[in-house]
Amino acid sequence: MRKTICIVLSSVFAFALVAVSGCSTAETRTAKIKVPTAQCMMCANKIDTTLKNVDGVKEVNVDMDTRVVNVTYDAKRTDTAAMEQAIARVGYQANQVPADSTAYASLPDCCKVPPSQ
Ligand SMILES: [Cu+2]
Repeated sequence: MRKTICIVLSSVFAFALVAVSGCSTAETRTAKIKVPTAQCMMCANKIDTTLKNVDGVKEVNVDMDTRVVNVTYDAKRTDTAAMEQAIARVGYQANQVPADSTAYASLPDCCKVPPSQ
C-alpha cells in the first residue's frame, strides 16, 4: 500500500514538473511566408535581417528560388502576422499583406518588381 502511494505521488510530481517546465520553455514553430515581390539577394538579406530583429524569431531562411521565407520562431513571443507586418514595413509583400508603399518606393530599382511582370 505504501509503495502504491509512493508511485502515485511520484507520478503526480513528475506531471507537475512537466507542466511547470512547459510554461517556461519556448513553443517552437515554423512558418512559410511568401515574398513574391522579392527580386535579388539584397532583398533576401534585408528580409533576413528584418525578421531576425523580430523578438522571438530564431532562424530565417529565404529561398529565392521559390520566394518563400522559412522561419523558426517562438510562438509565445511572436506570430505570423507580426512577421508579415515586419516584412511589409521594409517594402515587401508578405503573404496577403501588401508592402508599405513608402518603403517600397525607396527600394533600389533592382529590388522592385520589373514592369513586365
Ligand atoms: Cu533586391
